[in-house]
Amino acid sequence: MKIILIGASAAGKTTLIQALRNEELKYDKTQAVEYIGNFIDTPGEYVQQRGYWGSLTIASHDADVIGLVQDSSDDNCWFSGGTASKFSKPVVGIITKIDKEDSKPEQAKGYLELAGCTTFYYVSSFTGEGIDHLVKDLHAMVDNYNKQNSYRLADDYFD
Ligand SMILES: Nc1nc2c(ncn2[C@@H]2O[C@H](COP(=O)(O)OP(=O)(O)O)[C@@H](O)[C@H]2O)c(=O)[nH]1
Ligand SMILES: [Mg+2]
Repeated sequence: MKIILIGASAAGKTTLIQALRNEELKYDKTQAVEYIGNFIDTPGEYVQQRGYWGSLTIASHDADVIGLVQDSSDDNCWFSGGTASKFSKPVVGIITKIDKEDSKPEQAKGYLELAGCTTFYYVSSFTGEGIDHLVKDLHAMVDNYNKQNSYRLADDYFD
């Protein structure tokens, strides 16, 4: 099972993947679509430059869950209204950097609601707040996914 993270540049996607994987946090500019374990990391420019949306759509075909990532300290939002409906998969909203003094989580949630998200996670990769909760839900999604797809492994699948 894979989750793809999509969001503007510096929204905190790459750092979040490091936090979720319990790795040391270090800045690493995402230059292309990158597959990291259960995660697909994407460059923010792919959201901010419309011509690249096709690459996100193609990469999303490899994912089972779409994470739309919004920086809670960013007054701008790069998602169009109803973005979630582009994807035929569950879409969750991830609100990042809630540790920041200028964090406005409710504004970020509002942006993600307009984008079509109905499930929200509030996280700080720096303090770790919300990370365990998101990890727990991701594990539950993996279990659910494995259950739903177990028929693929059944003996009679190829009959
Ligand atoms: N305060 C704070 N800064 C963060 C957090 N997550 C990421 N950042 C910083 O935001 C910047 C962009 O992060 P990055 O993960 O590269 O964003 P990406 O472009 O979405 O992959 C970096 O300087 C990070 O150190 C967070 O939870 N809290
Ligand atoms: Mg990145």
